[in-house]
Amino acid sequence: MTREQACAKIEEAISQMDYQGTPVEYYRYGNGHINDTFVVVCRLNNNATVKYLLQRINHEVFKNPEQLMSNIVSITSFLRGKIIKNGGDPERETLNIVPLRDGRSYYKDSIGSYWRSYLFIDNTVSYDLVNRAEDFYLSAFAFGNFQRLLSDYPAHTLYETIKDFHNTPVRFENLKRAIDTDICGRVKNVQKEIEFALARESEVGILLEKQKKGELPLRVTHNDTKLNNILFDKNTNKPLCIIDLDTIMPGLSVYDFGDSIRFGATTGAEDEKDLSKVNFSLELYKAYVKGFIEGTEGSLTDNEIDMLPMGAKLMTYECGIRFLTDYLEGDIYFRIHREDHNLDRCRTQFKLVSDMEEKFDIMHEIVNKYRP
Ligand code: ADP
Ligand code: GN1
Ligand code: MG
Repeated sequence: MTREQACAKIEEAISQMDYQGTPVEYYRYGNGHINDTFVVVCRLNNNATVKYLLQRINHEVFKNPEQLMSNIVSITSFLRGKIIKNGGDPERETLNIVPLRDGRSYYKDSIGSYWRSYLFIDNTVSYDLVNRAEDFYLSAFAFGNFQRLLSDYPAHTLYETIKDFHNTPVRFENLKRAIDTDICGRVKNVQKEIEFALARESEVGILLEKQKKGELPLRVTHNDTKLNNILFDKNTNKPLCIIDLDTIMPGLSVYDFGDSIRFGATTGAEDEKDLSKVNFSLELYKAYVKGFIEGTEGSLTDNEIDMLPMGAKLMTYECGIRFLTDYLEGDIYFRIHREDHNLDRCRTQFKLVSDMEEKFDIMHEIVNKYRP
């Protein structure tokens, strides 16, 4: 598709949205790996401007955008009710879908792409790296609280937007298939990484087995709790809104805990090339454990608390093997910005996994310290 054709599609989507005023400008926005995100600026009669967030849903990843949007409509209206009851600001503390002119929540364009809009939450910032342990503690509280707010939401009514999303054994099988197929001839470049991944096969099923035995309860979870999926208020620097609700599904509490740790409890970015800069930070881990346990307010079971370190390790490992699989398959899933980007991402995750393995006893001690 040419640039002109792509712009025409964006403009077609904009024309369907029930925006206030007249759209005058749009631009790309954010650092997500999956959707295409834009800001649309509209001018009102009094010359003031209002912004909206416009997203093309990646329907290669989310095979059923109708079901995905149905989840988001239900979850955001449920959260809205709770926020109003608690005296909060429902326009800033949760995502708000901006409907189409005909009232629907998304638009399917003439070439089959899916579009949706949210109110743009202004004066906020999202972080790709933790600056201060205090910010990470606050994000942990926010994600824990998010899970608590949804604890009385009927989980069985939600669609599974990506099948087997955190099913580590299935992710492991996908990696093995990618190695066997070696469609891009890249296996020879990553022997060390493959060996690292395969050596941990015996652990991939630990969480799912506990769930099957009834030792870990199924809850409504976010499933993509990386730090840049929280908007912080620019003025107060407090977490304001949890975004990126595409993967809200029934899941395990330790997935949300673990995914935050893999992204945030580190001294380097997810795609840092220099691995000497990437170390698992016990200080940040500790801040997150404290915040998450406080945010969930006593709602976690003893078994869930016991499994927090394993959740951290497995989510980091799982993300690492997903990056490796995508590298082997030719970078078809995660958006890349340079050659070997997915391989760099895989290496940071594996470095963190080995660090965690060395510090696993201390990780447990920290959890025990904050156990309610
Ligand atoms: P992806 O699934 O690709 O990660 P996200 O939904 O996380 O997409 O959005 C990408 C980025 O856009 C976020 O990291 C955040 O910076 C910004 N963003 C998303 N929703 C909003 C919103 N309603 N208001 C302001 N910024 C937003
Ligand atoms: C993707 O959408 P985004 O960029 O917030 C991915 C997560 C990964 C993450 C790694 C739907 O998250 O599962 O952990 O990249 N989302 C999906 O950064 O696959
Ligand atoms: Mg995101």
